[in-house]
Amino acid sequence: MVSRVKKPDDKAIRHDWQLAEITGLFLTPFNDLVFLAQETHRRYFPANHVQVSTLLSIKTGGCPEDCKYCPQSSAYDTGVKADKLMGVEEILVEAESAKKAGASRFCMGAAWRSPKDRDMPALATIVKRVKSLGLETCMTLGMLTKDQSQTLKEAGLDYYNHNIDTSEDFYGKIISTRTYQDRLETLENVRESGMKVCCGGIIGMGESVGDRAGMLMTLANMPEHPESVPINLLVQVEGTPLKTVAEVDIFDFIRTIAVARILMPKSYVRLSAGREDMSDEAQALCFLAGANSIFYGEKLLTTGNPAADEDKRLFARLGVQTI
Ligand code: SAM
Ligand code: DTB
Ligand code: SF4
Repeated sequence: MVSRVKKPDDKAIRHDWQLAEITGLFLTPFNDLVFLAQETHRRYFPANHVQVSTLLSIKTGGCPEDCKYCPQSSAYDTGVKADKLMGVEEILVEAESAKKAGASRFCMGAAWRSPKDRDMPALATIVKRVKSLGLETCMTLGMLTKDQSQTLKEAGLDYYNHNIDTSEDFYGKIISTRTYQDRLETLENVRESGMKVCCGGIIGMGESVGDRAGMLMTLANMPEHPESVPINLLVQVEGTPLKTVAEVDIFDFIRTIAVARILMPKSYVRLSAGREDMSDEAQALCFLAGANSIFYGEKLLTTGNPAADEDKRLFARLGVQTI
């Protein structure tokens, strides 16, 4: 049964979080934190709905950026081979099968620092054609100018994903080829164009609790919260510099989901990369902590994700309905 959702006053949504308050939430006993997150979740969302998006890498590998977590950076020897932008017909085949499998949104990723202006007509055609299948569309193509954001918006792109990845303080330890400010500028361009914003980060890169709090504070204090907040658990890929970083305690990952839910009550919080290494029980705790979106389908961009059948079985066991 779907529970009734109260429509709370927008004034309850804050944009003035202090770092000490957020760190305090991280230090709250696990049961209290998850309870608070679940209470918040139920005020704004049906308790048992999970939104499902399918990802496709439309331009893989050979990326000039040096993000230390990423298998697609040309700086690291990860065995990912560089391809050019996929053709629209090939993309449509994948989008149709994602729709058939039950996805409501199709997210397309490109291993670019930013798209070239000459790529924009092809990208606009891809958006239009995927949308015509009745799917919501999302793209993640790197940095965007105002004009590029406008072009994608006019083509009908619903969401743009661009992650801040971590706190401003820790950022320099992970990426040197573009700044935190560059990321924030792209996010402003996307917001101004009228597209919905998908923005989150990665847990498990060796960051401190303070860095997790800092990342969520940046997101929660934006003038408008991102509509979608992906929280990725680092997928440690052979050949990347972060392959050997100590794994996070899964409860600390779940705490991050809970804090994101409390800070951004109306946003979809996505349990993103890293589910392949998580038990069913850990994923169920993520949903209890307020995650209400996942990537669905057996591949993320270049790495694995649970098979759709496995997810269907888990949702049936939990009484979760997908949207
Ligand atoms: N090249 C574009 C960019 O970086 O903006 C778009 C694609 S990029 C792969 C999208 C996001 O995927 C990154 O910002 C990062 O948060 C996430 N990501 C990449 N590699 C990951 C990994 N190994 N584990 C978890 N998340 C990862
Ligand atoms: C996001 O936050 N996570 C997705 C999506 N946005 C583009 C990407 C995860 C990538 C994991 C590594 C890979 O498959 O290459
Ligand atoms: Fe390139 Fe994006 Fe990977 Fe960074 S995260 S190396 S920008 S594909």
